[in-house]
Amino acid sequence: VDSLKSSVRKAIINGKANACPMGIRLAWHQSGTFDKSDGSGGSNGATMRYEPEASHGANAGLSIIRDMLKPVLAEHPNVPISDIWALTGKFACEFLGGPKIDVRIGRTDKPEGPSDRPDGRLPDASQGAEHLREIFYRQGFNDQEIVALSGAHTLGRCHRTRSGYDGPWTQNPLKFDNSYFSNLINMKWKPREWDGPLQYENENGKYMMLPTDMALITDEKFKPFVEMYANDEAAFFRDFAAAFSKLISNGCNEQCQPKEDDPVKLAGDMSAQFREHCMHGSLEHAKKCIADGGDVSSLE
Ligand code: FMI
Repeated sequence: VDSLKSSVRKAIINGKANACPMGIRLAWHQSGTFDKSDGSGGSNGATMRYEPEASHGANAGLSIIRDMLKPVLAEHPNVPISDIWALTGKFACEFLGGPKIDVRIGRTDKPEGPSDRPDGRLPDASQGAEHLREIFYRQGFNDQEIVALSGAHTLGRCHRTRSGYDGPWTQNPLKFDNSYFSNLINMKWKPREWDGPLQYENENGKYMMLPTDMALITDEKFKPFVEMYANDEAAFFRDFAAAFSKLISNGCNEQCQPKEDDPVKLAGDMSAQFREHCMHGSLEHAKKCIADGGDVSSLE
């Protein structure tokens, strides 16, 4: 996992671009197809490599990040692509100052063939609160988790050539913080007058919100969570980490499900944890880290 992390960093952060926001979007779009009722879709499979999923409208632009990650796949031919995409979401969040996300490996890639994720499983940004609920409840999320997950829009921006929308949500789109929520609450939003789809802009026109973002402050059940996260960044980090971990593990087998009661099994820094446990003479935990993929030689 450690060598995967540095290889992902090299692939998505370079002199020309910092593609971390896109990395998070990739992990989310492979997983957000999950249907809890029958277990279809979700983070197993890496089926977005294939048509028709590659060309689903919601996935517009994601071929860029899939291509950027190709050197990582080549360097780690034994790691499933779906694991690499899920871990890219975790690493990208951490690279930008966000919370640690509990993501484990153990997904399986599917061969090309009939898809269990028809178009329309991801939300449509032009709609409102009820639509968000319908899509996220199908995946097993509640209102609070919907709001926490939407906080990822503190990163990155909309691109006219991809989604048709345009502009960033926040002042620093490469810093994971709670400014998406403080902007939603503190700025005045009005429909942008332009030739594109309905979106909202703040008074100086620098920042934007999608109709689904605005639904979080017009819906009376969502709004208290927006207010809470605007006032309490630590709460946002905590709840986002839990909800994002659940999201990018949806649909994968038991082995790669996050286990709240066993933090030592975090896939992200098994080697560092191995070193920590050795320093404290905790043999049992150190052994567990080795079993979970920790590299005993990676640190001094
Ligand atoms: Fe978001 N998103 N998102 N998003 N997303 C982006 C960019 C973007 C929607 C729509 C939408 C989540 C939920 C939802 C994330 C992370 C997450 C864009 C602009 C649109 C239109 C794409 C572009 O490049 O033009 C919704 C409304 C519909 C799908 C929605 O429910 C969730 C749950 C997450 C992760 C937790 C990020 C990081 C970006 C920035 C991507 C970039 O390239 O900058």
